[in-house]
Amino acid sequence: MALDKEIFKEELKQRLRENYAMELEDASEQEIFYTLGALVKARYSDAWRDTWKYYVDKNKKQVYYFSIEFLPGRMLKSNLLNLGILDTAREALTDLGIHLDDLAEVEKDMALGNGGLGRLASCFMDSIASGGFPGNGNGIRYDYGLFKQRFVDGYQVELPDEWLQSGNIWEVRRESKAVDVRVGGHVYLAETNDGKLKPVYENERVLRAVPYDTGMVGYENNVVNTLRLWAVEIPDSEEDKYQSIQGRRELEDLTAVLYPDDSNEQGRLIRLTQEYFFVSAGIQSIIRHYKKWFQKPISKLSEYVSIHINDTHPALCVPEMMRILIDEEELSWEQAWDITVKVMSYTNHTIMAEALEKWSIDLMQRTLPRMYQIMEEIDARYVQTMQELHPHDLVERTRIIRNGQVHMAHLSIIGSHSTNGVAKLHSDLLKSVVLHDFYIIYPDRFNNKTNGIAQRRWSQIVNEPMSNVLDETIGKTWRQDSGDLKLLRNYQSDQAVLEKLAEAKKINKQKLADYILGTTDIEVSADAIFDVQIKRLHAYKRQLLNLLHIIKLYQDLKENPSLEMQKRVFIFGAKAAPSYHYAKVIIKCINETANLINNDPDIKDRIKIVFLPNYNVSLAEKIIPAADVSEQISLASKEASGTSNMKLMLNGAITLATLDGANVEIRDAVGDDNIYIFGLTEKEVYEYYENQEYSAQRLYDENAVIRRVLNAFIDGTIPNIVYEGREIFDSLIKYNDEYFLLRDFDSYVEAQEEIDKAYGDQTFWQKMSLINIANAGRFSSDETVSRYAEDIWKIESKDSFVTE
Ligand code: 26Y
Repeated sequence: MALDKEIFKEELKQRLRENYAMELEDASEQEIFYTLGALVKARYSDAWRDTWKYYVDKNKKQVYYFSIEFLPGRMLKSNLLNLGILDTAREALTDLGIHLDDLAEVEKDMALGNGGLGRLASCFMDSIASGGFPGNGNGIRYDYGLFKQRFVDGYQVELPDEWLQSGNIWEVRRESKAVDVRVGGHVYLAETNDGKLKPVYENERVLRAVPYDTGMVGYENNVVNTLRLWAVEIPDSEEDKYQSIQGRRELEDLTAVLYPDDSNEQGRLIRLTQEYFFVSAGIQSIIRHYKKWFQKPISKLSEYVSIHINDTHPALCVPEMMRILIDEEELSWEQAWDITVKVMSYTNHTIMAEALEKWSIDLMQRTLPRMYQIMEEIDARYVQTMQELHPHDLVERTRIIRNGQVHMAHLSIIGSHSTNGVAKLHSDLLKSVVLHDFYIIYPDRFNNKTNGIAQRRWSQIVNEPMSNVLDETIGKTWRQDSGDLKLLRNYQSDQAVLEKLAEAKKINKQKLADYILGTTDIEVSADAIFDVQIKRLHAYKRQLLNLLHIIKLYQDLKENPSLEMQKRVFIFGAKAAPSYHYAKVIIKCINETANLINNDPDIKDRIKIVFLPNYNVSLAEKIIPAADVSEQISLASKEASGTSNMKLMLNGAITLATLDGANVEIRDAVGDDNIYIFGLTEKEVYEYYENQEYSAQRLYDENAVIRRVLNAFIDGTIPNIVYEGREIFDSLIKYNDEYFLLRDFDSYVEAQEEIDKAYGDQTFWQKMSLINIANAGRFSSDETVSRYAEDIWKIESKDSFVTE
């Protein structure tokens, strides 16, 4: 339904009067934002109900994407875009003297995730709806999202993210759909009158799970799916049990905060309870919905329901489904297991050992006694079946419960029919190394699904100047189907197009430069190379390697002020887990180096370092369109995929990368001439592990450049890092440089020098940039979810349908 501009304006004014008893002239941006949000929500509410009804009426198989993190960021513009009313709404607001972009800034980021995994889940939600697939998200409604990051004296300080303070315009509380979740206490099996064994619960706590639903609006197709997030409450029946304020607090805190650890498993009780809470609530509501609306026997569940386990955090889906099918639906173990394995599928997002979830038997038994009983049984049956087919040690290594711990990845693989990695290289490593034992047992379960990004958000919404150039050059079909970006390839030698793209980039850079000045007081020139590394701070991602190179440049310039070199602004965005000491030390060192270099009159604006605080989705939206260089420099084999690499490429940045994660596929897409590859390959990294020959000390002794750079950390060159500098130095020399920074240093420097040269030839650079944009289409999450839908979930797209 097209939007009539005049009607829209009247409606906005009318709603403002109704809700705030105010005229537009007197309303604040905040009030206008909330009014506009309500108006947008009202526009898709019919389609939301119709979509739901269509799935039910047609008995459509649906996928439920279980993820402990979702990271949608702001939703106003993407909802307007997907409803096909972004331009008209913008014009209407302009008529009223209001800038849509200013209004959009009012919206708090929905930051219910740490990084890549959570953002991927949200890109998938967009693409599932846009592809017309019956699919829903299931997660937790945290009262506080990921902490807000500030820098004080160069140190990271964490502040609470009170995103719900002024209310959340997009969600709908559905109290009538609440379910109870039981935790703690004791469970034993007792015989019922008809001779069956049934679990009896004693002294358990009952938690009330209340769902908050958010519409996931598809792109111009009248499909609106549901993201269901659960919040904890105290059930009426339990009121008298929770008379102490302390007791209430403890319970209400369950969904208060998102754990801010990215890939660093800590095994804490509340986290385990969180995991069970949203898993149990989600599965109960799926079964209830199935029974009420589908009216099919429970034995047919796998024909109508698919459940996706996003990393191991929702792995309890397996025993919880078993519990419901056996304890409540009274199926036999064999029947229940058959259904469960058919319903479940699992994605692995990491090969880092410290991210693989394990829980002690003791904690599991105390917290979730019935879950533990079921997992014990799954484990016992697994061993019994497999020991007839495989060697004893293989079965022992792969079982779920071993050495006093419950292994959630093992549970996820054994309890599902599909295990996938998130980039070709990553999926290959799962098969050959990390999960090799399981690959021997279940070769058919393993597959690859290379990640993708919500291309419309990461181009149309964040980069209007570039989008306009694309429209003028290749028409508008790319807006719907990003595969059509390849039409741009025909213009790689068209000087006029190259220049227009360069102008668009310049506009974005100037805008970011203004933002940088506003937030950090650092003045940067839009003529400089904007060299960007944005991602969580983690040793394996090697932000420190980036810093080593910057220090080298600084030392070169001090020694030889007439050195020829392009001006560069090094831009960082990264949060460190609050308990990740080493990552915080790196932040401090980057900030102190920035202070030193940015204020050195010898350097002027030849190098600038900008560490923008509080990296999140909406900050990414400001940085990415302005980037010239995309730093993807993790140690080969460590980054499962990466997704900022895809977003930066789409916006015309040139990738500087190791052959890690999806970088390999980016290289395949653009060709060796349009990307800068350096460093050890994954094979070479594994060779080092095997022959244990690596000596960082030797590199330090033999390489004068490395020595000079590292000495800067301990000889006072960089001020205010007496302890931190020593720690960095020791991590590299005394503890032998776990992530081979020094081994990759020379080839990184060389690649950086090539980039410097290439940027000097603007036409050459612009052509590379165009080729990157033109080949980014294949990294669309539309494509990725289609592959999941076809190969794993077995769900069908509902062709675009019109409700009127
Ligand atoms: C167990 C717990 C502490 C934990 C919490 C968060 C474990 C892992 C994570 C998050 C992992 C994550 O974000 N992984 C990233 O997933 C992206 C999407 O697949 C990948 O692109 C990226 O390479 C990977 O690091």
